[in-house]
Amino acid sequence: MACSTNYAAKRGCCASAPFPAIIQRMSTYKPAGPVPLIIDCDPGVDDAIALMVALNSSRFSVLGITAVAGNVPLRLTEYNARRLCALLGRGDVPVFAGCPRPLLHNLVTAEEIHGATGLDGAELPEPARDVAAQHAVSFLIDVLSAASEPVTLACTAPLTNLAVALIQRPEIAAGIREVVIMGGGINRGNITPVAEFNFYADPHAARVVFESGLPITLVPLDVTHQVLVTNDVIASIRAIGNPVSRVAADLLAYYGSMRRPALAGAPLHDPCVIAYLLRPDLFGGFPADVSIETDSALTMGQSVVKRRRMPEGGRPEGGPPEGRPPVTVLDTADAGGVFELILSHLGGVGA
Ligand SMILES: [Ca+2]
Repeated sequence: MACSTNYAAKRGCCASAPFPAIIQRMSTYKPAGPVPLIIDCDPGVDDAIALMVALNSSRFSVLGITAVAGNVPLRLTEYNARRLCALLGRGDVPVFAGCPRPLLHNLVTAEEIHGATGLDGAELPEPARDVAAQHAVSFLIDVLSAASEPVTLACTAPLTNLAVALIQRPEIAAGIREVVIMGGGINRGNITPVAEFNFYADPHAARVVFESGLPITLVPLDVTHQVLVTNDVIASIRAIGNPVSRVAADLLAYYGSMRRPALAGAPLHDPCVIAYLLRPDLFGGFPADVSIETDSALTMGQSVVKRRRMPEGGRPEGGPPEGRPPVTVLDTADAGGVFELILSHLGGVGA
């Protein structure tokens, strides 16, 4: 199916083109059963693709989806999450509405990229169930406090929900295995020259999370701008020919039409988080200290990445601020591998 697609064929033609050097291949965590996962998101086109892959994977036990204001206001992000669950036949996954605005700043949104609804360009079904009565922050606190197995968090939006949960109950950190965050940039921004949207939208929340000492993997713009949705990719997704792939192709076609002309395709930010959780070997990265700028109007929301030296076979050098563990900052992606993974999951339930 997928391997006969335009994109796969094109990739084969380009097989001699090297991907950027992988500095440090990520190790693979192989749990005995499905990974308990919470997805904190603001759908959003790229969030939608991330949810399609995650909810179609047998590798995850998705405990819930927590929505937050971001790409569009909260009433739309939680609604969109429920529409996507209906499309995917995953009415079993509860959707929780979280914070309707950032901690300190006014809400900034991104309708110019995702459309007025957040999911422009495609026809989606109405939700199969109501939004959960419980607030997303309360859900995070309850689940993470009671978790018999640590939970993985996939964060693809401004970090307000997690920050508020950590402020209310810092001890929930014990219930978190890992936080994988799409946000920030090592050497670039996308809403200002130095700031990425999620961190710019709620820089104070990002700062709370990065100062929490949680085990964090950061998926910055430097990686997602290696995973560009071209017309060939969209054609390959559409060629799968099922309702989910048609919606994905329609969304990505709209999203692609909004892209900046200077790029060869539209960066597929959020699905990289799920792809990393499924196939960390497709990514490279390095240990670093990451700080979030919250004081300067000029550089608000910038992620400042200071690489830690990692001696051969040894522990990272350098003084961790307040004893914090290093953040794993990804900097390379095998884009072809990521798209093959996405294609395989849009075709039905995949491993
Ligand atoms: Ca997002």
